[in-house]
Amino acid sequence: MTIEKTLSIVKPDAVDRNLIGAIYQRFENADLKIVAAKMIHMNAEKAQGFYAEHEGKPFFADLVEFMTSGPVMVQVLEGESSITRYRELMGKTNPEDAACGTIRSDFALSLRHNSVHGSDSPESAAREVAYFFADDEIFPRS
Ligand code: RTP
Ligand code: MG
Repeated sequence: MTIEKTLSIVKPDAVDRNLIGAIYQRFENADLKIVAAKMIHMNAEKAQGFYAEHEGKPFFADLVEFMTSGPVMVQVLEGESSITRYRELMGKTNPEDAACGTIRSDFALSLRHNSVHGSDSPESAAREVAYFFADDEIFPRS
């Protein structure tokens, strides 16, 4: 058993369309436990720091503009192999490529407005969880 933590964001397009509960239900159905959560509205500096790996790419400015366009829900999901299992649950980045029944296939509007974020590796997960949450804001249940 490898119990992992991963960082999830419900992005502004999904918060705006009142989909927080519908997306949280997907986490619970997949036995991913929400062990930390908060609503925040990122400023440009916070979003740029979060997506630093994409700095210099052509879509970076638009991505930062989108992620600062409204509030998001940020949460830590805990469970068996949660990093890869949550990536599978989200589906591919572009909803047109995402498998049926995935969060992005069912809810995303476009490549940019794709409703959710998930950490892509153990290293990213560790960095991203710490980027938003102090240790005493996380409540492991496993
Ligand atoms: P995320 O980091 O948000 O979980 O998404 P991801 O790993 O599936 O995709 P990534 O390559 O990390 O891209 C981060 C986010 O940038 C937006 N994007 N726009 N060509 C484009 O216009 C483009 N490519 C990516 C998406 O919102 C993507 O989720
Ligand atoms: Mg990514």
